[in-house]
Amino acid sequence: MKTIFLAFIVLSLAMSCSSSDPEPEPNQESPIIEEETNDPPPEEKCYIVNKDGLLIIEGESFELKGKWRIVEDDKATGGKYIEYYGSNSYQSQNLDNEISVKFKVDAAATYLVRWYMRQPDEAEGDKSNDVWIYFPGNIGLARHNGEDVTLEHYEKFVSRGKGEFTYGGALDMHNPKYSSWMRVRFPAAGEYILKICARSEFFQLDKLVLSTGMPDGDAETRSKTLSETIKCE
Ligand SMILES: [Ca+2]
Repeated sequence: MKTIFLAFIVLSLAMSCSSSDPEPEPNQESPIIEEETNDPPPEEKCYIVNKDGLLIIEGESFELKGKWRIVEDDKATGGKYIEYYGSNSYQSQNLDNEISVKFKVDAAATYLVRWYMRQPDEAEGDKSNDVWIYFPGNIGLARHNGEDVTLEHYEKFVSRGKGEFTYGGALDMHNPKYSSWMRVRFPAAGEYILKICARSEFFQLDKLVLSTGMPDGDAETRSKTLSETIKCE
């Protein structure tokens, strides 16, 4: 009786070993090797880049949050623009409605900052025609009394246009009050960020147009129907 019982224990131990031990090893090794051979190539990353002196950034490429939305419209490049549908924020920035976009430039250069924007048809005068704008790293520049002014925080950026998306855009500075073209000086090739914060309700942005090495009129003509350039690497 004792012998049979011992034999039963030995047998059941042997069975439990044989059923649990050998299995994991071959199962764990072979599928992993197979997965490695089937791995896709490293994931491509795509960037908005400059091309032929123009760095175009579509409004719809911004990472939207708060009360910004994309609207489809054949009049807009890429068939889309973005609209701010929250309330006015004239005195300061409400960061709930701050949006940003990343892009790359391939060389150190200074660009003029312009845009294609539109006011809604029913907007009076200078309503719905501006945003707060800022390039992190304090690389934005204004010009005052013949001197460059480094832009260290958000400033008001403004223009006018109705019906068609209209080329324009200038800084409206306060303390002291003056207006200025806006430029951005990229110190080296690399990745940069542009931030926009909502200021006026129902403002519409088709695209930003940054240009270098050409007259502003050329930048306007060349960018009118041109969309952003995307490069994947
Ligand atoms: Ca657009």
